[in-house]
Amino acid sequence: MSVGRQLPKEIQAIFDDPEYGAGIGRKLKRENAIKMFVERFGMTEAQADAIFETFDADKNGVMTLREFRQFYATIGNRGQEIMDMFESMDKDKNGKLDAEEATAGLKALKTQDGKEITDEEVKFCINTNKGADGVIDVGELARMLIKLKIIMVNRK
Ligand SMILES: [Ca+2]
Ligand SMILES: [Ca+2]
Repeated sequence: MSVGRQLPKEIQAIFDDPEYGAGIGRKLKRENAIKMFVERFGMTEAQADAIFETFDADKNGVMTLREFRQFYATIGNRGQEIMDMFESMDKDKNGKLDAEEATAGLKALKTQDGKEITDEEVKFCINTNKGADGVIDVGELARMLIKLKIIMVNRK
């Protein structure tokens, strides 16, 4: 899941679509990045907004190609599915998962090959992915879903 990996051509083309105005600097303004996520990745406006927040790593309101690559490496074309999982786990609807919400949510899922996920796996995964703020955002959930083999990201 290296950030340096090349984007598939068609995904690069989405980012570079003149409609979103990335231009030669290859940066998308917040409003245009959100428009792109809605139109090209099938997200709702609220989902696109949360995704932007998560992947605008330096919080400058601009999505660089590097940040977009990180988005694609983490979420790929499973954005909608991951957002739906996130929303169903976020019981108090505050846009973050605390450890309890994440534990309950992950325990209800199975791996791709139908295995149950153990308490230890869930606990370890939450502890290693929750980050400094102690809660889980959409990007962190996506990483956990991949690590626990609940979803496989198709990058083709
Ligand atoms: Ca940024
Ligand atoms: Ca919550």
